[in-house]
Amino acid sequence: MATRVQSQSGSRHSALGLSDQDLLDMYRTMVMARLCDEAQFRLNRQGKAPFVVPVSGHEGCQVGSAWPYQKGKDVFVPYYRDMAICLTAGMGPRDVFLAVFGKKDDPSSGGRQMPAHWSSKRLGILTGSSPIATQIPHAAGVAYAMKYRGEDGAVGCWFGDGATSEGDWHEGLNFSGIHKLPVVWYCENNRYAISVPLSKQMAVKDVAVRAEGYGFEGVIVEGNDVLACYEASKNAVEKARAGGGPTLVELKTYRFHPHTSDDDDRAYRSREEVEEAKRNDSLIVFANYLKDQGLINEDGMESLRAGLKAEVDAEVGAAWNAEDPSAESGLLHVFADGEPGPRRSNGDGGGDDEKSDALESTGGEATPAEAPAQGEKV
Ligand SMILES: Cc1ncc(C[n+]2csc(CCOP(=O)(O)OP(=O)(O)O)c2C)c(N)n1
Ligand SMILES: [Mg+2]
Repeated sequence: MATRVQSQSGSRHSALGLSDQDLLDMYRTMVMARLCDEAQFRLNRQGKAPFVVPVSGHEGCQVGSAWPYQKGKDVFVPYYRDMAICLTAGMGPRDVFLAVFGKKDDPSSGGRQMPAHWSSKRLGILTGSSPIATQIPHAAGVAYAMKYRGEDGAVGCWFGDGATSEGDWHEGLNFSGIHKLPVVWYCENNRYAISVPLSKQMAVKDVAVRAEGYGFEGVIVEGNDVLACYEASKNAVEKARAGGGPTLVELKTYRFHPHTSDDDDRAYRSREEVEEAKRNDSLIVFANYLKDQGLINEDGMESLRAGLKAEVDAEVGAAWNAEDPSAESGLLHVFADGEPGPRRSNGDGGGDDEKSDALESTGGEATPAEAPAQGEKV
């Protein structure tokens, strides 16, 4: 049986170890994500951004669940809808729009991947691929490495409900259960995989119940309640760090916009359903909590929003004017530089040297038989 975390009323944040400032910072991150989303959609409709992936509706569950992680120590494994996770991890609006415009200094991929394929070595955000659920075995692997090395870090891995239908998902969760890995699995269940509703994806009502099949706990959380998301995540992260193994946290949420800027959701869900979900927007729910606690009033919220909107507008302008990648750099980082084979370690344990060590330890069988020469077209 999955545990259900109930929403509670009254003052909760100090009991969870969150200060008033933490709460305001969380709210600020949520508003920033919403404003970036509005701006990227506007840019798409203006023909300036070819493709964008909206976050609106998911901000609360993303910020609440990502907040307990320690930057520089833990690893974030997000999926494309996770803008607010990445803002919590330390990205800024400039990073979002450098990727939206495919610019040279886009930290995620230098303009090579589609936008929303988040990545930052500096911030511990693991790069992802477009095929759904491919990040799940990667997250299990990172967690395995942490455990093997005796580190006390934790891995947070986020995905949608549709991802849970993939073989990769089952394999990754099973592996994490067998080895009691320090990973927390978060399903942002928004009831759709593009147009496919939940009832056509699974024969169970809640994703979290599947955790039992892998030997660990599943938790169901009201995803629009930021503090409930934080609480469930904090407990799971602490358990992971202490050697207690994985947890599957199901965050019940909803996306307000179409799947992407290329989708028309009117074909598969009613406007009434969307409007109903918007009434339970985590931004409204959390703002009400902040007001009840006397932490902010209407004027304060309005000036916060205006300040963030000005910041987003300025960052959109800066990103728009930033340098494009050169055509010659198209194959950079696609193939390793030079000839394949063992390299000398510089002893700092980083980057390419680690990769070559791994190749040696596997007897080199991972080395491609015929690696294309640098710059060669494939
Ligand atoms: C293996 C694979 N199959 C299909 C797709 C096409 N696709 C892209 S997003 C998506 C829906 C995923 O839904 P979900 O995991 O619920 O996340 P959400 O978009 O709802 O946040 C699909 C089917 C893909 N990218 N990869
Ligand atoms: Mg979904």
